Amino acid sequence: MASKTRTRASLTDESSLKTGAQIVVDTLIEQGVDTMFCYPGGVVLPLFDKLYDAPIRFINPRHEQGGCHMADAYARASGKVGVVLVTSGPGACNLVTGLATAMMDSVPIVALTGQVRTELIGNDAFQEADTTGITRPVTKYNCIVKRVEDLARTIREAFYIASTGRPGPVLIDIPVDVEVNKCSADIPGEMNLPGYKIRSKGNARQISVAAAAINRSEKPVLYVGGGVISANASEEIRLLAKKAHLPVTTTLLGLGSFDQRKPESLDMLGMHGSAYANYAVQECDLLIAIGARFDDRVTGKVKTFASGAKIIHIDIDPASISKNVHVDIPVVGDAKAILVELTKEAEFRERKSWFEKIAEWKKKYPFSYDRKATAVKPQYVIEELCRQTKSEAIVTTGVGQNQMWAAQFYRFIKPRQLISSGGLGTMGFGLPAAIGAQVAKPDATVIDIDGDHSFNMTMTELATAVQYNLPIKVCILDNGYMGMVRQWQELFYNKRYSNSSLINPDYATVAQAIGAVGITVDKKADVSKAIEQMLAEKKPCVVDFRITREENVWPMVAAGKSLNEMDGLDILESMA
Ligand SMILES: Cc1ncc(C[n+]2csc(CCOP(=O)(O)OP(=O)(O)O)c2C)c(N)n1
Ligand SMILES: [Mg+2]
Repeated sequence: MASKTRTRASLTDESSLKTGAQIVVDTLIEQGVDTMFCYPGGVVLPLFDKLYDAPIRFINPRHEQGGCHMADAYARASGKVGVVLVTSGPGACNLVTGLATAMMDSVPIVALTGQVRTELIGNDAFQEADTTGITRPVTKYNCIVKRVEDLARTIREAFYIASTGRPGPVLIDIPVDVEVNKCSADIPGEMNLPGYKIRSKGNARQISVAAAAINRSEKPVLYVGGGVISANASEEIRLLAKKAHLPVTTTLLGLGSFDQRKPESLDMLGMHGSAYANYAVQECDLLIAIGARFDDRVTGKVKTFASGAKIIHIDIDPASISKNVHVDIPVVGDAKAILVELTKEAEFRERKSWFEKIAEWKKKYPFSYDRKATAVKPQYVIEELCRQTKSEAIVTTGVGQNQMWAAQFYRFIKPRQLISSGGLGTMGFGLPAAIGAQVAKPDATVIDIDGDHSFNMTMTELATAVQYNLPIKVCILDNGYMGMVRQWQELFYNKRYSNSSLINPDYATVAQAIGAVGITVDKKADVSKAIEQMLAEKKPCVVDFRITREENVWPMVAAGKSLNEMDGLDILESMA
């Protein structure tokens, strides 16, 4: 193929020819790309050379995994497609965790990987890896482009597939000879995706059936997932909840889709969700799931999940209907469009006794902790962060207790405000995610609420934040443990803390060595001032909060238990 292309090229006027690298850059610009997260290597140098003069901002991470998480958070914060470009072999392999993270949370990314020359593919060439093979299960779609003539079309298709329907990461593998080969600049490269169909409008009859069920219901609950945020349908959720008078619970990824300060908010549901959300779901007569996928961390024991309820499921992805939990009224399509139609048919109902019951649960079992303690409590740190940022910050998280406390104690009021790895639960996501979010939203206050061991995984990216003058704030809830692992060992393994505590560096010193600001806090009395200082800093700032080491996250639905079988309610009640 390559020699044919060259023959044709030599017969054509040179000025009407473009290299593959130029086509890639031109098509990226046409797709509206103005920022990319890129790490170089031999087989992407033709692309790097063309990008050198392009009106596209380069952010160079310290590790490709970091770059992929940055592109992911850039997409989550902005609603645009995140773009990452890396080299073949080790570069591409380092993307896997980032792609899987984006795949599980339905985040639109276009990943471009360099590949060895087409004639070397399959030869165990230097830095060759079967990138499309390795990444197939962690991408929505991937392919290798072997002809320069196919580049523009494939890149357009990649952006379209990544950002439409249920969004997700798309990877395009480009051999280096395809980057340097030339073809006519006149090739139109129109998309050709006959098998890719998206149902955007929901079925009108199903919507009417759903509306009638809502209007009949005495004890409804709206269960909102991250799909509502991807669909930019948070305002439509507010309107439906108001018009039909519905209590609203969200998943971890749905936080921010409904203002948590509103009385109808039940906060997050699930394993570490609120007691009032979990009880309400278990006792409701109608569960209206929107852009959510009945993840096991949400349902607990599936058999007993919302067992007295009829279930409506509104989702763009037909494959997720009745996948985990049987659904009575499915509506497939775009959440925003469906919500508009549904709200037209919804009627107001008082539901006095239902809301009274919810208010009782809320009063009895609020998220709480020992407020009188003089030591640094993680929950207090987060409440103070929320107070000082007036609930307006963009929050990223690590994984573990830190993530759950962030979800429980920060009050999210708008969409795209919490950026967290929900589905894959990727430790190390928080710091690069904060960088990606800050790049997307330069004027926002971006705070990574992290765990010490999560931070350990990708802390090298602090240098990226320093290099690009990104004033991110990192709050390490430093318990000196893999706290969530320790909590499970305490509860289910007889307190045998097998390998869940490793030596940590002094984070303030590390931060300073990298060129960031570093602060250590080990007294409750210093928390507020440290946060003030952190928020005022123009440089990246790391605050090491030495928190009480053996704090637990409550409530907790242990694995295999029903959602209403929560541990720790007595603790919450006593501290309410
Ligand atoms: C990459 C990765 N490896 C392992 C795990 C399993 N895991 C879940 S939470 C956790 C401990 C997290 O520790 P830390 O970041 O200190 O958070 P904490 O729970 O203490 O707040 C581990 C090891 C994971 N989620 N991700
Ligand atoms: Mg920890």
